[in-house]
Amino acid sequence: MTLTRLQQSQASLNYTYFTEILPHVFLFQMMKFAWDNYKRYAWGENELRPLSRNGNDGRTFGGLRGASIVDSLDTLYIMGLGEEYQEAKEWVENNLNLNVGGEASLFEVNIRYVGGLLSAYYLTGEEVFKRKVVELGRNLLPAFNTPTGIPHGVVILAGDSRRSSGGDLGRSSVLAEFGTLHLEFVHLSELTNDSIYTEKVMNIRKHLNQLDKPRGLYPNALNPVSGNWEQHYVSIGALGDSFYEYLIKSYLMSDRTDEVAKRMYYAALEAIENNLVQRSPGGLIYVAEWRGGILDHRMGHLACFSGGMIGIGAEHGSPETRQHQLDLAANITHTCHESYRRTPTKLGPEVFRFDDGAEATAPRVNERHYILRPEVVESYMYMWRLTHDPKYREWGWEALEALERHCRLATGYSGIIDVYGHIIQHDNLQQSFFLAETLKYLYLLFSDDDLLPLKDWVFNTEAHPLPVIPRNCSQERGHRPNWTH
Ligand code: DMJ
Repeated sequence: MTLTRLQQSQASLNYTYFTEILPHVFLFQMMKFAWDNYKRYAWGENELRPLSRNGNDGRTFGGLRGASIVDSLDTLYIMGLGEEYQEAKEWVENNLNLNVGGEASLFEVNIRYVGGLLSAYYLTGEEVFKRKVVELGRNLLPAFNTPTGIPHGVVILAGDSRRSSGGDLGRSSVLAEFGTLHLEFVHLSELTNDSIYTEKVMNIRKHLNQLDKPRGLYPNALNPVSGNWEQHYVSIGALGDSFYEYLIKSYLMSDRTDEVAKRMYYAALEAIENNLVQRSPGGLIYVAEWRGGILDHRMGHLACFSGGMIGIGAEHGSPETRQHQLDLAANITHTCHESYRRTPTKLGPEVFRFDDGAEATAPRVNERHYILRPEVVESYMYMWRLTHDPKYREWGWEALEALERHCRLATGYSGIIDVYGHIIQHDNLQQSFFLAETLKYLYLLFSDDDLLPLKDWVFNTEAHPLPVIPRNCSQERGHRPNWTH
Protein backbone atom coordinates (compact mmCIF):
# COMPACT_ATOMS: atom_id res chain seq x y z
CA MET A 1 0.00 0.00 0.00
CA THR A 2 1.42 3.42 -0.93
CA LEU A 3 1.82 6.11 1.68
CA THR A 4 -1.02 8.13 0.14
CA ARG A 5 -3.33 5.09 0.16
CA LEU A 6 -2.36 4.42 3.75
CA GLN A 7 -3.05 8.04 4.72
CA GLN A 8 -6.36 7.93 2.90
CA SER A 9 -7.47 4.78 4.63
CA GLN A 10 -6.30 6.22 7.98
CA ALA A 11 -8.31 9.38 7.29
CA SER A 12 -11.39 7.40 6.43
CA LEU A 13 -10.97 5.28 9.55
CA ASN A 14 -10.73 8.47 11.63
CA TYR A 15 -13.79 9.84 9.90
CA THR A 16 -15.77 6.67 10.62
CA TYR A 17 -14.50 6.63 14.18
CA PHE A 18 -15.76 10.13 14.97
CA THR A 19 -18.95 10.09 12.92
CA GLU A 20 -20.18 6.55 13.54
CA ILE A 21 -18.24 4.42 16.01
CA LEU A 22 -17.89 6.94 18.83
CA PRO A 23 -21.54 8.08 18.73
CA HIS A 24 -22.59 4.43 18.65
CA VAL A 25 -20.52 3.69 21.75
CA PHE A 26 -22.21 6.59 23.52
CA LEU A 27 -25.70 5.61 22.42
CA PHE A 28 -25.14 2.00 23.36
CA GLN A 29 -24.13 3.02 26.87
CA MET A 30 -26.97 5.59 27.10
CA MET A 31 -29.53 2.91 26.21
CA LYS A 32 -27.93 0.49 28.64
CA PHE A 33 -27.94 3.11 31.38
CA ALA A 34 -31.61 3.99 30.80
CA TRP A 35 -32.50 0.30 30.72
CA ASP A 36 -30.45 -0.71 33.78
CA ASN A 37 -32.04 2.00 35.89
CA TYR A 38 -35.52 1.16 34.68
CA LYS A 39 -34.80 -2.45 35.55
CA ARG A 40 -33.42 -1.60 38.94
CA TYR A 41 -36.13 0.77 40.14
CA ALA A 42 -39.21 0.21 38.03
CA TRP A 43 -39.09 -3.25 36.47
CA GLY A 44 -42.49 -4.20 35.06
CA GLU A 45 -43.97 -0.74 35.63
CA ASN A 46 -44.64 1.47 32.64
CA GLU A 47 -41.92 4.06 33.10
CA LEU A 48 -39.09 4.96 35.45
CA ARG A 49 -39.29 7.90 37.82
CA PRO A 50 -35.57 8.44 38.32
CA LEU A 51 -35.64 10.99 41.14
CA SER A 52 -38.06 9.11 43.35
CA ARG A 53 -36.56 5.80 42.18
CA ASN A 54 -39.83 4.10 41.47
CA GLY A 55 -42.22 3.34 38.66
CA ASN A 56 -44.85 5.39 36.91
CA ASP A 57 -47.95 3.54 35.90
CA GLY A 58 -50.08 6.32 34.49
CA ARG A 59 -53.58 5.52 33.32
CA THR A 60 -53.11 5.76 29.59
CA PHE A 61 -52.51 2.05 29.10
CA GLY A 62 -55.58 0.83 30.98
CA GLY A 63 -53.67 -1.46 33.29
CA LEU A 64 -51.21 -2.81 30.73
CA ARG A 65 -47.76 -2.84 32.24
CA GLY A 66 -44.19 -2.80 31.03
CA ALA A 67 -44.54 -0.01 28.42
CA SER A 68 -40.81 0.72 28.61
CA ILE A 69 -40.03 -2.96 28.01
CA VAL A 70 -42.25 -3.32 24.96
CA ASP A 71 -41.16 0.06 23.61
CA SER A 72 -37.48 -0.92 24.04
CA LEU A 73 -37.45 -4.38 22.45
CA ASP A 74 -36.40 -3.28 18.97
CA THR A 75 -33.92 -0.64 20.14
CA LEU A 76 -32.16 -3.20 22.35
CA TYR A 77 -32.09 -5.67 19.50
CA ILE A 78 -30.82 -3.22 16.89
CA MET A 79 -28.10 -1.87 19.19
CA GLY A 80 -26.93 -5.40 20.00
CA LEU A 81 -27.83 -5.29 23.70
CA GLY A 82 -28.41 -9.04 23.60
CA GLU A 83 -28.75 -9.83 27.29
CA GLU A 84 -31.15 -6.96 27.84
CA TYR A 85 -33.19 -7.97 24.82
CA GLN A 86 -33.49 -11.51 26.27
CA GLU A 87 -34.70 -10.12 29.61
CA ALA A 88 -37.27 -8.02 27.77
CA LYS A 89 -38.43 -10.95 25.68
CA GLU A 90 -38.79 -13.18 28.73
CA TRP A 91 -40.82 -10.52 30.49
CA VAL A 92 -43.17 -10.29 27.52
CA GLU A 93 -43.47 -14.07 27.44
CA ASN A 94 -44.14 -14.55 31.14
CA ASN A 95 -45.58 -11.29 32.42
CA LEU A 96 -47.29 -9.26 29.72
CA ASN A 97 -50.90 -9.72 30.73
CA LEU A 98 -53.33 -8.45 28.12
CA ASN A 99 -56.48 -9.19 30.10
CA VAL A 100 -56.53 -6.03 32.15
CA GLY A 101 -59.52 -4.03 33.17
CA GLY A 102 -58.88 -0.33 32.76
CA GLU A 103 -59.65 2.31 30.18
CA ALA A 104 -56.82 2.39 27.68
CA SER A 105 -55.99 4.96 25.04
CA LEU A 106 -56.43 3.17 21.72
CA PHE A 107 -53.76 5.40 20.19
CA GLU A 108 -51.12 4.91 22.89
CA VAL A 109 -51.65 1.17 23.11
CA ASN A 110 -51.50 0.92 19.35
CA ILE A 111 -48.33 2.93 18.75
CA ARG A 112 -46.36 1.58 21.72
CA TYR A 113 -47.60 -1.97 22.36
CA VAL A 114 -48.93 -3.06 18.97
CA GLY A 115 -46.11 -1.22 17.17
CA GLY A 116 -43.46 -2.47 19.61
CA LEU A 117 -44.57 -6.11 19.40
CA LEU A 118 -44.96 -6.03 15.63
CA SER A 119 -41.49 -4.65 15.05
CA ALA A 120 -39.98 -7.08 17.57
CA TYR A 121 -41.63 -9.91 15.65
CA TYR A 122 -40.52 -8.68 12.24
CA LEU A 123 -36.94 -8.11 13.40
CA THR A 124 -36.46 -11.33 15.33
CA GLY A 125 -39.04 -13.82 14.03
CA GLU A 126 -39.85 -14.84 17.64
CA GLU A 127 -43.35 -16.30 17.69
CA VAL A 128 -44.13 -14.96 21.16
CA PHE A 129 -44.38 -11.42 19.81
CA LYS A 130 -46.76 -12.49 17.08
CA ARG A 131 -48.95 -14.38 19.56
CA LYS A 132 -49.16 -11.39 21.88
CA VAL A 133 -49.80 -8.80 19.22
CA VAL A 134 -52.56 -10.84 17.61
CA GLU A 135 -54.28 -11.21 20.98
CA LEU A 136 -53.90 -7.52 21.71
CA GLY A 137 -55.13 -6.49 18.28
CA ARG A 138 -58.33 -8.46 18.80
CA ASN A 139 -58.89 -6.69 22.11
CA LEU A 140 -58.77 -3.30 20.41
CA LEU A 141 -61.55 -3.96 17.91
CA PRO A 142 -64.47 -2.91 20.18
CA ALA A 143 -63.19 0.68 19.99
CA PHE A 144 -64.62 0.81 16.47
CA ASN A 145 -68.19 0.07 17.56
CA THR A 146 -69.55 3.52 16.86
CA PRO A 147 -72.22 4.63 14.39
CA THR A 148 -69.55 5.85 11.97
CA GLY A 149 -66.81 3.34 12.69
CA ILE A 150 -64.58 6.24 13.73
CA PRO A 151 -63.20 4.82 16.97
CA HIS A 152 -63.52 6.30 20.40
CA GLY A 153 -60.25 7.37 21.93
CA VAL A 154 -60.66 4.97 24.83
CA VAL A 155 -61.18 1.22 24.89
CA ILE A 156 -61.69 -1.17 27.77
CA LEU A 157 -59.47 -4.15 27.23
CA ALA A 158 -60.68 -6.52 29.91
CA GLY A 159 -62.24 -9.94 29.58
CA ASP A 160 -65.98 -10.12 28.98
CA SER A 161 -66.65 -6.44 29.52
CA ARG A 162 -64.46 -5.54 26.54
CA ARG A 163 -66.00 -2.50 24.88
CA SER A 164 -65.21 1.02 23.81
CA SER A 165 -65.72 3.68 26.39
CA GLY A 166 -69.30 4.45 25.46
CA GLY A 167 -69.61 7.04 28.19
CA ASP A 168 -68.07 9.52 25.82
CA LEU A 169 -70.75 9.45 23.15
CA GLY A 170 -70.61 13.19 22.85
CA ARG A 171 -66.85 13.36 23.14
CA SER A 172 -64.73 14.06 20.10
CA SER A 173 -62.33 11.64 18.57
CA VAL A 174 -58.93 13.16 17.87
CA LEU A 175 -57.47 13.22 14.36
CA ALA A 176 -53.96 12.22 15.47
CA GLU A 177 -55.45 9.31 17.41
CA PHE A 178 -57.91 7.68 15.01
CA GLY A 179 -55.65 8.69 12.11
CA THR A 180 -52.64 6.82 13.55
CA LEU A 181 -53.75 3.21 13.32
CA HIS A 182 -53.30 2.42 9.67
CA LEU A 183 -49.77 0.99 9.56
CA GLU A 184 -50.21 -1.33 12.53
CA PHE A 185 -53.70 -2.49 11.55
CA VAL A 186 -52.69 -3.34 7.99
CA HIS A 187 -49.88 -5.44 9.46
CA LEU A 188 -52.30 -7.13 11.85
CA SER A 189 -54.30 -8.22 8.80
CA GLU A 190 -51.10 -9.43 7.15
CA LEU A 191 -50.18 -11.52 10.18
CA THR A 192 -53.62 -12.97 10.85
CA ASN A 193 -54.82 -13.26 7.28
CA ASP A 194 -57.98 -11.57 8.57
CA SER A 195 -59.02 -8.47 6.68
CA ILE A 196 -61.02 -7.03 9.59
CA TYR A 197 -58.19 -4.78 10.76
CA THR A 198 -57.60 -3.31 7.32
CA GLU A 199 -61.35 -2.82 6.87
CA LYS A 200 -61.55 -0.81 10.10
CA VAL A 201 -58.81 1.61 9.09
CA MET A 202 -59.92 1.82 5.46
CA ASN A 203 -63.32 2.89 6.72
CA ILE A 204 -61.70 5.77 8.64
CA ARG A 205 -59.76 6.73 5.53
CA LYS A 206 -62.88 6.67 3.38
CA HIS A 207 -64.84 8.77 5.83
CA LEU A 208 -62.13 11.43 6.02
CA ASN A 209 -61.64 11.45 2.28
CA GLN A 210 -65.26 12.26 1.53
CA LEU A 211 -65.72 14.90 4.27
CA ASP A 212 -65.70 18.60 3.41
CA LYS A 213 -62.48 20.14 4.61
CA PRO A 214 -62.11 23.84 5.37
CA ARG A 215 -59.62 25.12 2.78
CA GLY A 216 -58.50 21.52 2.31
CA LEU A 217 -57.34 21.32 5.95
CA TYR A 218 -58.17 18.58 8.44
CA PRO A 219 -59.52 19.86 11.75
CA ASN A 220 -58.27 18.07 14.86
CA ALA A 221 -61.55 16.81 16.30
CA LEU A 222 -64.40 14.78 14.89
CA ASN A 223 -67.61 13.51 16.44
CA PRO A 224 -67.64 9.69 16.18
CA VAL A 225 -71.44 9.62 16.27
CA SER A 226 -72.34 12.26 13.69
CA GLY A 227 -69.11 11.88 11.75
CA ASN A 228 -68.73 15.67 11.48
CA TRP A 229 -65.88 17.93 12.47
CA GLU A 230 -66.34 19.32 15.97
CA GLN A 231 -64.36 22.54 15.51
CA HIS A 232 -62.00 24.07 13.03
CA TYR A 233 -58.67 23.91 14.82
CA VAL A 234 -55.85 22.62 12.68
CA SER A 235 -52.36 21.66 13.80
CA ILE A 236 -49.51 19.65 12.43
CA GLY A 237 -48.35 19.34 16.05
CA ALA A 238 -50.44 18.09 18.99
CA LEU A 239 -53.76 16.45 18.03
CA GLY A 240 -53.02 16.38 14.30
CA ASP A 241 -49.40 15.34 13.71
CA SER A 242 -49.18 11.62 13.04
CA PHE A 243 -52.33 11.52 10.89
CA TYR A 244 -50.33 13.23 8.11
CA GLU A 245 -47.33 11.03 8.82
CA TYR A 246 -49.43 7.87 8.39
CA LEU A 247 -50.78 8.99 5.01
CA ILE A 248 -47.37 9.13 3.35
CA LYS A 249 -46.11 6.11 5.29
CA SER A 250 -49.17 4.07 4.27
CA TYR A 251 -48.24 4.79 0.69
CA LEU A 252 -44.62 3.78 1.27
CA MET A 253 -45.50 0.69 3.32
CA SER A 254 -47.81 -0.51 0.53
CA ASP A 255 -44.79 -0.59 -1.79
CA ARG A 256 -46.22 2.57 -3.35
CA THR A 257 -49.51 1.06 -4.38
CA ASP A 258 -51.84 2.90 -1.99
CA GLU A 259 -52.67 5.73 -4.38
CA VAL A 260 -55.50 7.09 -2.21
CA ALA A 261 -53.14 7.65 0.71
CA LYS A 262 -50.69 9.31 -1.65
CA ARG A 263 -53.30 11.68 -3.07
CA MET A 264 -54.62 12.56 0.38
CA TYR A 265 -51.11 13.24 1.65
CA TYR A 266 -50.08 15.60 -1.15
CA ALA A 267 -53.42 17.41 -1.06
CA ALA A 268 -53.09 17.87 2.73
CA LEU A 269 -49.51 19.08 2.32
CA GLU A 270 -50.60 21.61 -0.29
CA ALA A 271 -53.30 22.92 2.05
CA ILE A 272 -50.77 23.13 4.89
CA GLU A 273 -48.36 25.03 2.67
CA ASN A 274 -51.04 27.41 1.44
CA ASN A 275 -52.49 28.14 4.86
CA LEU A 276 -50.04 27.34 7.65
CA VAL A 277 -46.45 27.62 6.46
CA GLN A 278 -44.99 31.01 7.39
CA ARG A 279 -41.69 32.89 7.28
CA SER A 280 -40.70 34.78 10.43
CA PRO A 281 -39.29 38.32 10.29
CA GLY A 282 -35.87 36.74 10.89
CA GLY A 283 -36.34 34.38 7.94
CA LEU A 284 -37.23 31.15 9.75
CA ILE A 285 -39.79 28.90 8.08
CA TYR A 286 -42.36 27.42 10.46
CA VAL A 287 -45.77 25.74 10.45
CA ALA A 288 -48.30 27.81 12.39
CA GLU A 289 -51.57 26.55 13.86
CA TRP A 290 -54.99 27.56 12.58
CA ARG A 291 -57.99 28.36 14.73
CA GLY A 292 -61.04 28.72 12.55
CA GLY A 293 -59.19 30.86 10.03
CA ILE A 294 -56.95 32.75 12.45
CA LEU A 295 -53.29 31.86 12.64
CA ASP A 296 -51.62 31.16 15.94
CA HIS A 297 -47.90 31.70 15.35
CA ARG A 298 -46.67 28.84 17.47
CA MET A 299 -45.04 25.54 16.73
CA GLY A 300 -44.91 22.61 19.11
CA HIS A 301 -41.90 20.35 19.53
CA LEU A 302 -44.25 17.62 18.29
CA ALA A 303 -44.61 19.42 14.95
CA CYS A 304 -40.88 19.09 14.34
CA PHE A 305 -41.38 15.55 13.03
CA SER A 306 -42.70 17.25 9.88
CA GLY A 307 -39.21 18.03 8.56
CA GLY A 308 -38.55 14.31 8.22
CA MET A 309 -42.02 13.53 6.93
CA ILE A 310 -41.92 16.16 4.19
CA GLY A 311 -38.40 14.98 3.35
CA ILE A 312 -39.38 11.34 2.80
CA GLY A 313 -42.46 12.41 0.85
CA ALA A 314 -40.51 14.72 -1.45
CA GLU A 315 -39.21 12.13 -3.86
CA HIS A 316 -42.59 10.50 -4.42
CA GLY A 317 -44.60 13.56 -5.41
CA SER A 318 -44.47 15.19 -8.80
CA PRO A 319 -40.92 15.79 -10.06
CA GLU A 320 -41.58 19.57 -10.24
CA THR A 321 -42.27 19.80 -6.49
CA ARG A 322 -39.45 17.50 -5.38
CA GLN A 323 -36.76 20.10 -4.75
CA HIS A 324 -39.26 22.54 -3.30
CA GLN A 325 -40.47 19.96 -0.76
CA LEU A 326 -36.94 18.93 0.10
CA ASP A 327 -36.11 22.60 0.75
CA LEU A 328 -39.22 22.97 2.89
CA ALA A 329 -38.21 19.88 4.90
CA ALA A 330 -34.69 21.27 5.37
CA ASN A 331 -36.03 24.70 6.36
CA ILE A 332 -38.41 23.31 8.97
CA THR A 333 -35.64 21.11 10.38
CA HIS A 334 -33.38 24.16 10.52
CA THR A 335 -36.05 26.11 12.44
CA CYS A 336 -36.45 23.25 14.90
CA HIS A 337 -32.68 23.18 15.38
CA GLU A 338 -32.83 26.94 16.05
CA SER A 339 -35.39 26.29 18.80
CA TYR A 340 -32.69 24.16 20.46
CA ARG A 341 -29.73 26.41 19.63
CA ARG A 342 -31.39 29.49 21.15
CA THR A 343 -31.55 27.99 24.64
CA PRO A 344 -28.68 27.78 27.14
CA THR A 345 -29.29 24.04 27.60
CA LYS A 346 -29.30 23.38 23.82
CA LEU A 347 -32.53 21.43 24.25
CA GLY A 348 -35.72 22.77 22.75
CA PRO A 349 -38.93 23.89 24.48
CA GLU A 350 -42.30 22.15 24.21
CA VAL A 351 -43.71 25.11 22.26
CA PHE A 352 -41.89 27.93 20.52
CA ARG A 353 -43.42 31.08 19.14
CA PHE A 354 -43.07 33.62 16.39
CA ASP A 355 -45.10 36.51 17.78
CA ASP A 356 -44.49 39.53 19.99
CA GLY A 357 -40.83 39.54 19.04
CA ALA A 358 -40.29 35.83 19.71
CA GLU A 359 -38.34 33.89 17.06
CA ALA A 360 -38.32 30.16 17.75
CA THR A 361 -38.24 30.84 21.49
CA ALA A 362 -40.67 30.19 24.33
CA PRO A 363 -41.67 33.38 26.15
CA ARG A 364 -44.34 31.55 28.20
CA VAL A 365 -43.06 29.83 31.30
CA ASN A 366 -45.44 26.88 30.99
CA GLU A 367 -44.16 26.04 27.51
CA ARG A 368 -40.49 25.75 28.34
CA HIS A 369 -40.17 22.11 29.29
CA TYR A 370 -38.37 19.36 27.39
CA ILE A 371 -39.65 15.87 28.13
CA LEU A 372 -37.05 13.79 26.21
CA ARG A 373 -39.08 14.02 23.02
CA PRO A 374 -37.67 12.63 19.74
CA GLU A 375 -39.18 14.73 16.93
CA VAL A 376 -36.23 17.02 16.30
CA VAL A 377 -33.61 14.27 16.16
CA GLU A 378 -36.09 12.20 14.13
CA SER A 379 -36.01 14.87 11.42
CA TYR A 380 -32.19 15.04 11.64
CA MET A 381 -32.09 11.29 10.96
CA TYR A 382 -34.34 11.45 7.90
CA MET A 383 -32.62 14.55 6.52
CA TRP A 384 -29.22 12.89 6.97
CA ARG A 385 -30.37 9.83 5.06
CA LEU A 386 -31.85 11.99 2.31
CA THR A 387 -29.02 14.48 1.88
CA HIS A 388 -25.91 13.25 3.73
CA ASP A 389 -25.30 16.81 4.77
CA PRO A 390 -22.91 16.45 7.77
CA LYS A 391 -24.67 19.25 9.65
CA TYR A 392 -27.43 16.83 10.63
CA ARG A 393 -24.95 14.59 12.40
CA GLU A 394 -23.38 17.62 14.06
CA TRP A 395 -26.79 18.74 15.28
CA GLY A 396 -27.54 15.23 16.51
CA TRP A 397 -24.26 15.20 18.40
CA GLU A 398 -25.16 18.54 20.03
CA ALA A 399 -28.47 17.05 21.19
CA LEU A 400 -26.73 13.94 22.51
CA GLU A 401 -24.30 16.08 24.53
CA ALA A 402 -27.12 18.22 25.89
CA LEU A 403 -29.05 15.12 26.94
CA GLU A 404 -25.99 13.81 28.77
CA ARG A 405 -25.35 17.14 30.43
CA HIS A 406 -28.85 18.05 31.56
CA CYS A 407 -31.08 14.98 31.52
CA ARG A 408 -28.81 12.27 32.87
CA LEU A 409 -29.17 11.67 36.58
CA ALA A 410 -27.46 9.01 38.68
CA THR A 411 -30.61 6.89 38.36
CA GLY A 412 -31.71 7.30 34.74
CA TYR A 413 -32.76 10.07 32.37
CA SER A 414 -35.35 12.73 33.09
CA GLY A 415 -37.07 15.56 31.26
CA ILE A 416 -36.39 19.11 32.43
CA ILE A 417 -38.81 21.84 33.47
CA ASP A 418 -37.21 24.86 31.81
CA VAL A 419 -34.80 24.69 28.88
CA TYR A 420 -33.87 28.33 29.51
CA GLY A 421 -33.12 27.81 33.22
CA HIS A 422 -29.60 28.08 34.52
CA ILE A 423 -30.44 25.82 37.41
CA ILE A 424 -31.84 22.60 36.02
CA GLN A 425 -34.97 21.11 37.54
CA HIS A 426 -36.06 17.65 36.49
CA ASP A 427 -39.56 16.35 35.88
CA ASN A 428 -38.78 12.91 37.32
CA LEU A 429 -39.88 10.89 34.28
CA GLN A 430 -37.94 8.74 31.86
CA GLN A 431 -40.56 8.50 29.13
CA SER A 432 -40.78 5.18 27.32
CA PHE A 433 -40.50 7.01 23.99
CA PHE A 434 -37.00 8.11 25.00
CA LEU A 435 -35.89 4.47 24.66
CA ALA A 436 -38.14 3.69 21.71
CA GLU A 437 -37.51 6.81 19.66
CA THR A 438 -35.00 9.39 20.83
CA LEU A 439 -32.12 6.98 21.36
CA LYS A 440 -33.03 4.86 18.32
CA TYR A 441 -33.23 7.82 15.92
CA LEU A 442 -29.90 9.12 17.21
CA TYR A 443 -28.37 5.67 16.73
CA LEU A 444 -29.69 5.49 13.16
CA LEU A 445 -28.45 9.01 12.46
CA PHE A 446 -24.92 7.74 13.10
CA SER A 447 -25.42 4.42 11.25
CA ASP A 448 -24.91 3.33 7.67
CA ASP A 449 -27.96 3.74 5.49
CA ASP A 450 -28.26 -0.01 5.14
CA LEU A 451 -29.26 -0.45 8.75
CA LEU A 452 -33.06 -0.56 8.36
CA PRO A 453 -32.99 0.89 4.82
CA LEU A 454 -35.85 3.31 4.22
CA LYS A 455 -36.84 1.52 1.03
CA ASP A 456 -37.64 -1.65 3.00
CA TRP A 457 -38.92 -0.31 6.32
CA VAL A 458 -41.22 2.41 7.59
CA PHE A 459 -41.17 3.58 11.18
CA ASN A 460 -44.44 3.87 13.01
CA THR A 461 -44.95 7.08 14.96
CA GLU A 462 -43.22 5.52 17.99
CA ALA A 463 -40.16 4.65 15.82
CA HIS A 464 -41.00 0.96 15.57
CA PRO A 465 -39.85 -0.32 12.16
CA LEU A 466 -42.44 -2.18 10.07
CA PRO A 467 -41.56 -3.82 6.77
CA VAL A 468 -42.81 -2.60 3.42
CA ILE A 469 -45.35 -5.12 2.10
CA PRO A 470 -44.19 -6.11 -1.39
CA ARG A 471 -46.80 -5.33 -4.03
CA ASN A 472 -46.89 -8.68 -5.78
CA CYS A 473 -46.37 -10.97 -2.85
CA SER A 474 -49.83 -11.39 -1.40
CA GLN A 475 -49.00 -15.05 -0.74
CA GLU A 476 -45.99 -14.02 1.36
CA ARG A 477 -48.04 -12.85 4.30
CA GLY A 478 -46.11 -11.45 7.22
CA HIS A 479 -42.82 -11.44 5.28
CA ARG A 480 -39.68 -10.21 7.03
CA PRO A 481 -36.98 -8.42 5.04
CA ASN A 482 -33.43 -8.31 6.37
CA TRP A 483 -33.00 -5.43 8.77
CA THR A 484 -29.32 -5.08 8.04
CA HIS A 485 -27.34 -5.78 4.92
C1 DMJ B 1 -44.59 9.59 20.94
O1 DMJ B 1 -45.36 8.77 21.73
C2 DMJ B 1 -44.99 9.52 19.49
O2 DMJ B 1 -43.97 10.02 18.70
C3 DMJ B 1 -46.26 10.28 19.20
O3 DMJ B 1 -46.57 10.30 17.83
C4 DMJ B 1 -46.15 11.70 19.68
N1 DMJ B 1 -45.65 11.81 21.02
C5 DMJ B 1 -44.60 10.98 21.52
C6 DMJ B 1 -43.23 11.56 21.52
O4 DMJ B 1 -43.09 12.89 21.68
